[in-house]
Amino acid sequence: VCGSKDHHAQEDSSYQGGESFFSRALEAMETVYLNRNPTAKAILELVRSIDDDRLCYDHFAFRTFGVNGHGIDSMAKFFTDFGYVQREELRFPAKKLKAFWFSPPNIPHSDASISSLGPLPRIFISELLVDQMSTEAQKIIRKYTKLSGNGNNYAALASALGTLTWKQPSFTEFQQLARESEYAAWTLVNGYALNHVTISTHRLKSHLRKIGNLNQFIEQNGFKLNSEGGVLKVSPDGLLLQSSTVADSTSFQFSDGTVESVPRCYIEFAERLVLPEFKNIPENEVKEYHRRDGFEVGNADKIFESTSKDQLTRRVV
Ligand code: OOG
Ligand code: NI
Repeated sequence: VCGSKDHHAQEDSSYQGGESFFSRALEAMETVYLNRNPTAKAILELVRSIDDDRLCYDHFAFRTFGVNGHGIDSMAKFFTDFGYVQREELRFPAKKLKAFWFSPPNIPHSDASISSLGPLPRIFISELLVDQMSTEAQKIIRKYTKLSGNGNNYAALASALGTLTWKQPSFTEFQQLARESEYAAWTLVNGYALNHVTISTHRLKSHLRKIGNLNQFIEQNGFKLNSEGGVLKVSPDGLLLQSSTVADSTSFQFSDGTVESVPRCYIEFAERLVLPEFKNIPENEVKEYHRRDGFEVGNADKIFESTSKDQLTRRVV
């Protein structure tokens, strides 16, 4: 069975009783994501064909517009209501973004496998610092967030349903945003959709548990990896290793009738190495909490590029 969270016997009361509802909601988000993103679906199947054991997700990620209650908090509420804890903030000044990550509740051992998802993933939620955008971009973003009414109160529901909380924008508005921020344009057409799931490579059983092997395997099977700053992103402490595919794109019907392809979602891989203080623990006794936790601004900055035009149009030689 996929790694269990057995280090705290303590039960989280806000999660108690609602765990099955909560897990079903995450699964619905995952289903929307898999149906829209053939690359993610194919890669999960490919990894499962080698590693027959159940695969674990390291984290799920979402994007938001940081304006009038539509930012990080709108999506975070669902997770904190079910026992997630807000952790460190990450800042990306050049991209005009900030993010928070959230750690899952400590659930009783017996419930660790309640969901088909395995242990609950970490959550990474970012927001565009809308106030820092040009007047034109702000106008578009404020128009659509306003059109959504109280949609921001139902971010998780929108994600599980796979629908936008605002009406379709025009192609001109999409292009205008894309010139200034590809993140903004992505969020305008994808809304609260699950942006990516991340496979926890160190919890795999085969040779693919080493992220270098997994990257090679993915590329050999004809998939393109995000090459921004190099395929493998390594944290300064050397303990958090990440890589990701380049996002799929599918056609989108804009309000003016134009049908154009827009970037959708990608899949990520993360290997968390054992912390120096636990380096003498035998390998088969190593638990998730013995490993490097959290996120890394330098890695994340490059992973954001998985939905960028540069990466989507890049030729692989
Ligand atoms: C998130 C990029 C950052 C990570 O694991 O550091 C990230 C995004 O593309 O929205 O996923
Ligand atoms: Ni990620």
